[in-house]
Amino acid sequence: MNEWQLNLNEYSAEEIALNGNRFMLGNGYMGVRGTLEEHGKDELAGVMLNGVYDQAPGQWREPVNAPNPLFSVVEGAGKIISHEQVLDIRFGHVSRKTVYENAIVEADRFVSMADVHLICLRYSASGDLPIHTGIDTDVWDINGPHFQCLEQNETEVVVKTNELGITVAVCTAIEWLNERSFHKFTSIYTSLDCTDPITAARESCVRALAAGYAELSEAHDARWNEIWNRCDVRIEGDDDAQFALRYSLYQLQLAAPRHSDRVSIPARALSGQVYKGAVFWDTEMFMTPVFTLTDPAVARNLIMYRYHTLGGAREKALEYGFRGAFYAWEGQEHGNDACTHFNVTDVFTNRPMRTYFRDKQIHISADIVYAIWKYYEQTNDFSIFTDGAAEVVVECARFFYSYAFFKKDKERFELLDVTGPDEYHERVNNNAYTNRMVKFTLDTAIRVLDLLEEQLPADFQSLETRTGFMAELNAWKEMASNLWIPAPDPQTGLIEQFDGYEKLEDCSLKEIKGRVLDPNEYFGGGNGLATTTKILKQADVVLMLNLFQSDYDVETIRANWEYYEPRTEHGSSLSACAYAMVAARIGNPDWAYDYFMKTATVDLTGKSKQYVGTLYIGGTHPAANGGAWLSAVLGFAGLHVDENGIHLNPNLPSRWTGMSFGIEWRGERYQVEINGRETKVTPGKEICNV
Ligand code: IFM
Repeated sequence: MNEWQLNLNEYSAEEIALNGNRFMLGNGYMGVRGTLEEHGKDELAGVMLNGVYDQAPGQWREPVNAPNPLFSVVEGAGKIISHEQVLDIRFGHVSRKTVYENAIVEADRFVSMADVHLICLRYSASGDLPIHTGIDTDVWDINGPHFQCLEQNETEVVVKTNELGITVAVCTAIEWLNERSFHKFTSIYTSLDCTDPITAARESCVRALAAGYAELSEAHDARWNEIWNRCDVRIEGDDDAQFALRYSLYQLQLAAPRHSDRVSIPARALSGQVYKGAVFWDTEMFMTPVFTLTDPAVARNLIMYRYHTLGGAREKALEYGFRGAFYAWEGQEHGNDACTHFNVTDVFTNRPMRTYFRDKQIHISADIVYAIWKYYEQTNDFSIFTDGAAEVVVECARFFYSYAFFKKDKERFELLDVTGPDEYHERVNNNAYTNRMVKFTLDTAIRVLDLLEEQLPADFQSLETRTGFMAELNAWKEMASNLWIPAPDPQTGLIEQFDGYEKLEDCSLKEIKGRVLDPNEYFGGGNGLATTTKILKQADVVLMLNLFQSDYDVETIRANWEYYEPRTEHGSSLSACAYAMVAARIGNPDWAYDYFMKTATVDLTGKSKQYVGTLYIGGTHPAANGGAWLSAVLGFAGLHVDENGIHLNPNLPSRWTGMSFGIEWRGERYQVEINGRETKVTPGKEICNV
């Protein structure tokens, strides 16, 4: 077995949806599900276009699944006798060989990293049964239909989306190698890319045909080589962990927008329409940090997406009676919040359930500021502030000041009626994570404005003209110094997740699971099983401790890890990596290992939650994918990077004999090697010679 390959040796009708996720291809512009060429809407075939959304009347807005240009089938092939499918994560190719009763089909495909509009397919079939290939317009949708066909023939389809009238042109060119095999080149352009997407797609096909499959494949492979040179992590002594981590990085890279700063990475990447193709805090807290340290240009695009959607965040703040920027819990193209007030359906009554993700997870605005500051601190790219990030930071600080409550008797600011990362406990007061992140936001706003005034007074002045922050700066400073941050209990060291958490029923996870009446029932919301107990959905205090490790001693961090760990359901794929990172940091890498493997294998095993209430949430998990890198590099290698430099404090799992990886810090690349007791950091252009 090649160490860079995922192999499937049999065809399983039950695992078609899962394998569609496992064998994904993509390039940030589009994601192509790993279904077979003959598959269609019933098998969830998908060509998802990043940032192209549509809303069918009365339904949720979601990304558009484009007409499928890969559709190819041998008529009368019969039943499948054997099937082999291989995903090469080194170069982003999927190949398959399927023996049918009456034909053998072989194919190879890639979604070009060198030209994001291109999909290339090589297809061949034995025997003499007719081969049909075309563009399938009858696509899988969760809340569709999303388009009307304007033009359609065997090689070209032009559609217009129903809500926004976006034109999507899917053009193909076929090169027959002989009667039984062909190369098919597809180019997809939309009217968001250019004014004449049809001509652009046609011309791109002509160029692809002239270049040929081998040359296009070479260019694509070369781009993957560059990507791996930046992000690869080598693990010695543990092949399973090695593959799982590389596979996670592969999945994350498929969705990374290199071509545009107008799109980001949705919570299910480009694997489908789940979660409305929306962008959550997942991006800033679990993905951007990976790119900031490996490929800062991608991190910059992700941050700029938030600047471009600031208008939506300002509108949302106003909608709730606040000022500043309250970012969408589920962001789409203009920063409009796709999250509804009734995001979960009660499995018992089949009625929509009022949830407060949209209204109360105010930490989203702080998460964005966190990612911005870390980007600046680690890259030294001050232009991010003048290109828009300073305005984002200012507006987020303003939002929190307008949200906060000054409690006179205690002479402190508090944040009341919020929901922290643990969504099972909604509308709580003083969630430790939220309060600490809000303080970080205010401190950052003050720091950024100081730097701007000192370094670029004209930009400082122009930001003041646009936003009028000066009148509020002193108030933000006062709030930053007097904001209540839930403190460790002097006896136990425990930090209460929110006011009153300690008084909740302390039952075990096993007990709560014993109370379940329906396998898909939601643990949160008004009547959820977890709401009256201490059981939390995902890392909350532990995530806060991970981000602000230097504020606490190791004993406090350990006490909280040990307390919250048995009470955490890990009902979200974002949770495991926080527990992994903190366990490694407190000197328990073997506790961390299981959490690392959980996060790193989520898309390999497919063992994640598939339903919340009646809502299907399957797909890939880019936050967990990013979390795998974070667990390995920030956790096991103990990497800490700030304005003073690169610090390492390795704590490898016992089965790892070494690890090495590359990072970029302030425009320079460094290679880190950890072997036994020796840790070496070497400046160098080639990070990992994969
Ligand atoms: O953002 C997360 C949230 O924290 C938990 N539910 C799923 C969302 C998308 O991944």
